[in-house]
Amino acid sequence: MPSPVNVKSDPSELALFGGAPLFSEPIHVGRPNIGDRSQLLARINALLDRRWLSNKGPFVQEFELRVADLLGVRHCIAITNGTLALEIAIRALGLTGEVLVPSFTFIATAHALQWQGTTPVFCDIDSRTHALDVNRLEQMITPRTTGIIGVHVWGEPCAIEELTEIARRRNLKLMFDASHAFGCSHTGQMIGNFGIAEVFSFHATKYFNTFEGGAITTNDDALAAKIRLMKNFGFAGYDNVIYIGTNGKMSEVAAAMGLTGLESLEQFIAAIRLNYVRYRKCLEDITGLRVFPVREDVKRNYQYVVVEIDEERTGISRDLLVRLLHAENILARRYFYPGCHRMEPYRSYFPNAGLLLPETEALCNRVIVLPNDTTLKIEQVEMIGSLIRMVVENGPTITQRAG
Ligand code: T4K
Repeated sequence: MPSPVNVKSDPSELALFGGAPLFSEPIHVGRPNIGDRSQLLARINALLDRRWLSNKGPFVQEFELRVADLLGVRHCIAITNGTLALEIAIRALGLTGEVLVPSFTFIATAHALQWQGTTPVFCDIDSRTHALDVNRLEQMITPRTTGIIGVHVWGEPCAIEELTEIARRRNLKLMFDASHAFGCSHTGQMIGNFGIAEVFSFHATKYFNTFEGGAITTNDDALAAKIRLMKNFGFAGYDNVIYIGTNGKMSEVAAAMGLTGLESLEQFIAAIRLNYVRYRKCLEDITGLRVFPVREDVKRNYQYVVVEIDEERTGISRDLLVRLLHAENILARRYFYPGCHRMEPYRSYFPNAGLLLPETEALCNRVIVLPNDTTLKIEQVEMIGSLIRMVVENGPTITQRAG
């Protein structure tokens, strides 16, 4: 245990009760990591000089090759953003009718299905892994079910083998939303190689970003060819459209950011890993708090520092803790509260879905995501850790004062 930093030792010092905030500037979750600026600017100059800004430009082609190489996958197709990548993959796989997904995910996983006219059917999660509970999945399969989308929440691979086995046995298509799992591995293989296809997000808030961006990876040649058509309006050549497509192309400036970020990927991971480890050391022995474990023996990206708070054991609710943190300028988030099934249109479509999602509902009320990016300093991590300790250890008193 590092020696605790004595940031605030008395509840009356808390900003919510009139004290000065711990940080003068807000510290966000999702603050972007930026690689070598001069390399990025050189690339932007090059693309401007070339006057080639989009449509299968050289940076996008190079980016796709580099990502495919990094992941050891046959095909990487760069897409405008992760949501559109999900939509295109769903359509390319022919997912129709009903598709099983967790409700404990970013709303884009569900929306991508609904946007394609496919019904997301929410399955509960395993409260330890935060991912789909394979023991509940089969009960949710109906004659209309065509597929499963597993989500590697927080970069931890979901139950890939079990899902693969269920999909095989029940003749369902399996793909993964790997938005959180770029740079993570599973059984010696990089995420990006599992299911029929996997989808990444390279949004600004991800530890590796292309401003906005995403990708679909697959080892299926025919599927890759179909996705390439789909993301470019269905053009098979000049004036020759052979498919209903959309515009899912990544721009050259996004790929320039991506190529630059890839050169710093290891540094990004090393820096945020140190933060994660320090957070864990600061928080792991606090009664009623659980730091979501990130394995150290396999490749992980450490971008999400996720903490669960047990209100019964600590005497303080997750929401009050978040309010207190915000008052101190620590803009922790409640991902993925309140769960997709409690957001529209799903809330109206399936008003009783929560009855089948007890673990999801409970987790949505326990979870907090803390800031972690390359600009965050270890001292700041310790300050945040000490503050959380003080608040949680004085939970009942603070709850009473907050009214
Ligand atoms: N599947 C999963 C499992 C996902 O988590 C996501 C995205 C997707 C699919 C869809 O992929 P994309 O289509 O987005 O590529 C944010 C992100 O926008 C979203 O990409 C991400 N997941 C999700 C978990 O987080 P919001 O609604 O929380 O965004 P917002 O605007 O509140 O920003 C989050 C924090 O980041 C704020 O504290 C501010 C900070 N921030 C944000 C931006 C854009 C910065 O400091 N700088 C910035 O440039 O969704």
